[in-house]
This record gives sequence, structure tokens and C-alpha cells, in this order.
Amino acid sequence: MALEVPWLFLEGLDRCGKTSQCRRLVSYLEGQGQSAELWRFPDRSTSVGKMISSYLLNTSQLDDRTIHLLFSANCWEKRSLMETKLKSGTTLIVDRYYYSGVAFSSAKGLDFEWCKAPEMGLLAPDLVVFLDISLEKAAERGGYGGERYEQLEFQRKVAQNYKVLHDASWKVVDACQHIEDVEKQLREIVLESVMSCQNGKPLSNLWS
Ligand code: FDM
Repeated sequence: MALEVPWLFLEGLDRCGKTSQCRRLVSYLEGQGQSAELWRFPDRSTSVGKMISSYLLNTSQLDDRTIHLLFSANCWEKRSLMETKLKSGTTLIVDRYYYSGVAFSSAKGLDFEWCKAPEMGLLAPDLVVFLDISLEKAAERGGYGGERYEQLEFQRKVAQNYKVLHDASWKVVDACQHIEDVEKQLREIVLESVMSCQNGKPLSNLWS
């Protein structure tokens, strides 16, 4: 089945501005007459998502592998809806997806390949955009501390893991720029992606 809309996800450290930029991108696409939706992982509205949320808020404790598998299950429980939306022509702008799973879980010392395994078969996006911000700049923005992973040393390990995961297909945007400049660059990237999907592109699975 041909896919005529691009979908992409934004990755980055906490406080890199992903969520605001995802919102802006969806409004922009809607303004262009494109059906678009903002998705976010973890999706805290499901029962799995509620367990994740309580772990992130430090109100429950879970083994490192268990929480990794819950993040993965959270992606899996949305997979068929994701496929339906894409096939019906809705562009999805996704705030974090499986790369976060690998980057954050392996920052606790879990093996990369082990972390990737449960994500095999999830839908692969047309594009991954990485919002690149220095640790210091990110920490300056809102201050860490609210949730479990918002600690400078932990984020430093996550940043190193993103470097390992990074491949040539990723688009990297400097998130230290002014918010409007980041937005402009993201729009250009999305328009480029729309052009490259114009003749339809099949949906593919991850790590295949
Ligand atoms: N996170 C997010 C993970 O550890 N694994 C995952 O698979 C995903 C999707 O959850 F610190 C982490 C990353 C972040 C935390 O994310 C909550 P938001 O974007 O702050 O809600």
C-alpha cells in the first residue's frame, strides 16, 4: 500500500524544545491544508502509559528492563492506529519514539542490542529529526528535577547514546538557535520530505 504522506519524529534531550516545535509543525501543516496530528511517547493516557508516568514521577519503582519493555509496549499498543492514520493520509509528527527508548535505557547500562530487540517491527518513519542542544543550555532552560531522568549526569550519557544511534539519514537541527529559526528549518525539512514522498512510499518496519 502506497503512503503519500511523510511522517517524522523529533528526538533530543529533555528541554531541547521538541514539544513546542512539534506543536508548531502540526499547526503549520494544518494551515497548508494537510491533515496532521501530534503524537507523543510515552503516551501517558493508556494503562501502560500510566505505569510509565508513575515510574517517571518517582511514585513507583521498576526494574530497568521492565520499564524498557513498558516503553516498548506503549509504542506497540499504538502501532495499528498509527498505520491506519498514515494510510488514511494523516501526517504524524511524533514527539519521541523508539530512539528515546534505546538512548535512555542504555544510559542505565543496558545493552544496545537488547534494547533494540523489542522494537523490531514497529513502523519506521520517513524522517528522524534530532534537535541538538548542549547539556548546559538544556539545563539552563527550565531546570531539571521534576522527573526521574532530568539529571545532568544522566542526560550526559543519553547524549552520548544518541551519538551512537545517529545515522546519516537523520536531520540535525541546532536547537540553541532562536525558536523561530528552529521552526523555519523544520518547515523546510518537512517540505523536502513531502516532495520526496510525492510518488508514494511504502510503510516499512523498524530495524529490518
Ligand atoms: N523515555 C521516553 C524513555 O526513557 N524511553 C522511551 O521509550 C521514551 C519514549 O521518558 F525523559 C523518557 C525520555 C524522557 C521521559 O518524556 C519522558 P517526555 O518527552 O518528557 O514526556
